[in-house]
Amino acid sequence: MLTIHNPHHHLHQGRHEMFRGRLVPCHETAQRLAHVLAELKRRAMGPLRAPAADTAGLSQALARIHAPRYLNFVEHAWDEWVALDPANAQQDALPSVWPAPGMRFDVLPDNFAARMGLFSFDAGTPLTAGSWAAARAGAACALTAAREVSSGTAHSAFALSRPPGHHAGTDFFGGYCFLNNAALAAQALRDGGAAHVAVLDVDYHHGNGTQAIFYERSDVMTVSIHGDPRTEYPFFLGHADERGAGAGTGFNLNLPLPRGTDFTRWRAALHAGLNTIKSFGADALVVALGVDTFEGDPISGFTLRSADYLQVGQDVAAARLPTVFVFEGGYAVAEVGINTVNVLEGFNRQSLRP
Ligand code: 6XA
Ligand code: ZN
Repeated sequence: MLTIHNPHHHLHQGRHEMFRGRLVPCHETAQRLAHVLAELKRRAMGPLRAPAADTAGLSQALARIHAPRYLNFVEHAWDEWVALDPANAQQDALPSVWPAPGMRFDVLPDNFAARMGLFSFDAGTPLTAGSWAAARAGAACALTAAREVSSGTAHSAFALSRPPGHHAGTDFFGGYCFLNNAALAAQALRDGGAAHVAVLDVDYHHGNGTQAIFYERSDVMTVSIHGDPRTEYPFFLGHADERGAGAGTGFNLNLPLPRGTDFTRWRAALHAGLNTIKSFGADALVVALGVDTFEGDPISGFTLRSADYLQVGQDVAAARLPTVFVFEGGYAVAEVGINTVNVLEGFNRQSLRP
């Protein structure tokens, strides 16, 4: 399978995140991607390429998904942070104050901390010197992968990027995400001629950003299998009764599962999701591929094993759709490469069957 990997991902290196009430070293590290890349090479999974350098095309694609004032903020946030105090160059920027419902979201505050809060939803996503450059290059990976599939050059492709994307909304960051790579890929597939595109999010955490971006649209269906938000991050979205709104009613499917869910039960949800995507008549598929469903994941609660990911890939391939995989979560660093590449290998094996 063709992989488009992010050559600038290491520019985003958070030091600390607020996690369960205290600052801890970031779970989302550059090492994660290195392990996946090493495993792709070890198993000779196919060509590895950097994203296309289409700067104008990328800016246009970003503007299809994210609000201009949000993009402008994230692009310049680090410089603003350091301009406040040169000593800030030695520490990440984290938000600490947020507008609650009923407060003003329309007025852009002058105060930097206030804007950090306006454009985010948690204190777990440090903004660092290289966050924008890394996130932008990551978005380019998703875009390039989608265009390769759209043009028919490749039947499937893998965007291996970090920081991840599925929690990022039109105008907010959070959950380690700044730019929504899966949404960019889905929109690129639409723009490339696919009338119906489905996003299948198999990360442990609900893809709240992706859901919100497409919630009122009937041309992009969003399906997410995840830890029940009653107990699991991101807590405030991802319930089964969220089915879409307006023209998008019926085009969002959430399949929340309790902590402790094993592969048998998880796979039944996968089949339910894939059946819904089939009924929708999808012409192309984006898989938000997080492997934090793994039994050894330090921040999650499902019990999938490494071999199960081969089956996941096979099940996804059985949909027989042009597919773009986009890398999301997975924090059991030693196994993140094996688990991710198992999905791709299972997909390849099944795709080769007549
Ligand atoms: C709390 C946990 C963030 C989860 C990030 C993730 N800071 N999302 O893996 O898919
Ligand atoms: Zn996750």
